[in-house]
Amino acid sequence: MIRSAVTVSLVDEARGGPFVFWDDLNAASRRAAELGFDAIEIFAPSPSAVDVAATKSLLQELKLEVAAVGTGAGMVKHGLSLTDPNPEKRSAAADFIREIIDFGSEFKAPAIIGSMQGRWGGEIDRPKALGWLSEALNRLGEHAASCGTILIYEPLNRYETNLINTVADGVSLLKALSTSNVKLLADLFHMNIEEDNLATAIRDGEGFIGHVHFVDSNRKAAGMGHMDFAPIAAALRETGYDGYASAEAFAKPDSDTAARVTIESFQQHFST
Ligand code: LER
Ligand code: MN
Repeated sequence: MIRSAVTVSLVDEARGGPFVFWDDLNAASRRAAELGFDAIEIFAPSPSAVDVAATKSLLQELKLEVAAVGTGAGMVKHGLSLTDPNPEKRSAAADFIREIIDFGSEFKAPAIIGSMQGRWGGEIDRPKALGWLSEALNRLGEHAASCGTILIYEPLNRYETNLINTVADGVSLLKALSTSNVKLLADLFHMNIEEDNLATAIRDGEGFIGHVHFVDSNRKAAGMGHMDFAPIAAALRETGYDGYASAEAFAKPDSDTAARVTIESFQQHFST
């Protein structure tokens, strides 16, 4: 069964980014539960920024899960990436992600590697960067397995990375790993820019997709742009996807409207 989730950002440096709720995890969780979401996705500034015990009891009270946790603060706050030419920065990036994996595993939630993948250029060519990325995915994927979670890797559009932009290239990357504990994030916003056909890309990615960012063509809430969701939802259902459709969308015109429009679209396309 595909379940609904909504993002909450606690990262100042990400302000203006594609997150529905901001700053107040408590208030966001309460509103998400009221609106009928199954889960929240947390974008935290550091692995220790969230009070785990208090959040666990809040989420238990609200009957909410944590769908996933983001690692992007390592990039936006500390400028870290897994493909940095400097080995110390690569190592610090992996450490940051490892600690976010540990944080997520407190909630049985996978960590997402998106912007932390970085990009190739200058003295670093693409094969070199992809080698570092694969090495990190193998190690961190196995670390996630030891924590009882999977690790999520997110292909991004060409303006955000030059490493992997499509689901098909993501599948090739994953197939060559030694670990089978890494799955892809199908972010419909990135896919709308890069894929020839979103539904076909999802069908071709069968078995490799572990998380979905549910968002419209303009990165507003699903239902506020021109994405054709019916074939996308059919492809996800028919390929047996049973993870979250998580709203990673701008808080436009405001958080509450973005959340409400999302849950209505979710019910329209994914409720059986
Ligand atoms: C970034 O564009 C994105 O989609 C996030 O999920 C990853 O940092
Ligand atoms: Mn995303």
